[in-house]
Amino acid sequence: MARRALITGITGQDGSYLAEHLLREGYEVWGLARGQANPRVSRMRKLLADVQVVRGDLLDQGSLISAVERVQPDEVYNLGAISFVPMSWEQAELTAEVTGMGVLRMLEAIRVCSGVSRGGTAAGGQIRFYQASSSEMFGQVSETPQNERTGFHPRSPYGVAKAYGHFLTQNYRESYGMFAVSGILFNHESPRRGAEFVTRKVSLGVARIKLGLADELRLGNLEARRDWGFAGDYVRAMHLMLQAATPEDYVIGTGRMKSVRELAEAAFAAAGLDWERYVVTDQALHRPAEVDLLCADPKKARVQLGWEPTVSFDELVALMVESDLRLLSDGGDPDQDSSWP
Ligand code: NDP
Ligand code: GDR
Repeated sequence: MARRALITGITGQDGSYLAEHLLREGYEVWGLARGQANPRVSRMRKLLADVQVVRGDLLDQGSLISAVERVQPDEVYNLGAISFVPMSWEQAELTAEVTGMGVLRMLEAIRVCSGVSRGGTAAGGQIRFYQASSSEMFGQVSETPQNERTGFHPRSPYGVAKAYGHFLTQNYRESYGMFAVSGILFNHESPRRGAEFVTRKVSLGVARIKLGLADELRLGNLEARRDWGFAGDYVRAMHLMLQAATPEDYVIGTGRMKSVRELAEAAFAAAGLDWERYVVTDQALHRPAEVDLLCADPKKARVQLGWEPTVSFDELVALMVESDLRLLSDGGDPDQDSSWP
């Protein structure tokens, strides 16, 4: 019988790549989708016709229990979240509820449906659980690069909510013997990245300028440095973590850091343009508290999981710029969420 996976956040970037990966691996894939007329669900269905949809919301405990009861998954990947850091200051409570408490609700749904009692650490149930933790938990870093033992100092309500989910996942593993793990993933991008994140904002901006649809690109802090990889590589790591003999947390990243300035330079150069002619900095796009730099030490994942990234920073930037040039040349509208390469 095919193994069965349930993915929350199926309409997001990672949900789509993970679903494709698991379908290739022979899984029966189910996606949890919210809302009664969510346009992102139809976009997902166009790309991933073989994914089955179950309705549910990370804000609604009962819906998660029903979803787990219905799907009877072998593996649950909790990717659903409010994931855009600036939004977490504007809607801090909602971020805590979805990105933080949502983890508690999903773990409880699994615990209840697996018959794991509060009384002890017994069997821990059969369902394996993956939590999408984030390098944003490191925040103001105490050491570079960051590994699984680096302390957390989150700098946004999003980072704080992720830290709660991270510790809770660890706690359910220790309290109930559940196979529950967190992947501490550094920034990963793709042509399916939401247009609000800086890499996609830049690749779309470059494409618009190249095609004469815009004449400038407004950005915030150009000095922030991140460890950027390709999302397709990172979802393989999620799957590998759930196939390991023991439940453990892993840092996933490339180990290389670039600044937003270098990102802009590379993206404009990929289209034969000089970034300095078009990029305008805007103080309004700076954050109340910034994460200055993040850089992964992914050694544990390499040694224990055999995981390695396959796409370099320059390849990733070129891939995204080419994809957006194609999308806009074909009349696609990224703001309408209608197309997905
Ligand atoms: P996206 O923002 O692309 O996707 C987020 C998903 O969460 C969407 O499918 C969205 O569905 C869903 N969602 C939002 N609110 C709810 C809710 N109340 N109940 C159920 N689902 C909900 O994120 P990514 O794919 O980039 O990231 C996946 C996960 O990994 C997230 O948890 C993110 O925080 C985390 N992460 C991402 C990194 C990255 O660089 N991409 C790095 C580290 C961690 P809807 O269509 O309904 O809005
Ligand atoms: P991040 O990604 O906050 O790291 O979170 P984002 O791409 O939004 O920002 C990266 C860095 O770029 C700087 N920046 C800008 N960012 C945006 N969005 N728009 C701008 O115009 C701009 N100008 C400069 C930011 O200040 C920041 O320093 C992502 C999300 O996917 C999270 O969900 C995930 O957990 C982390 O990556 C790891």
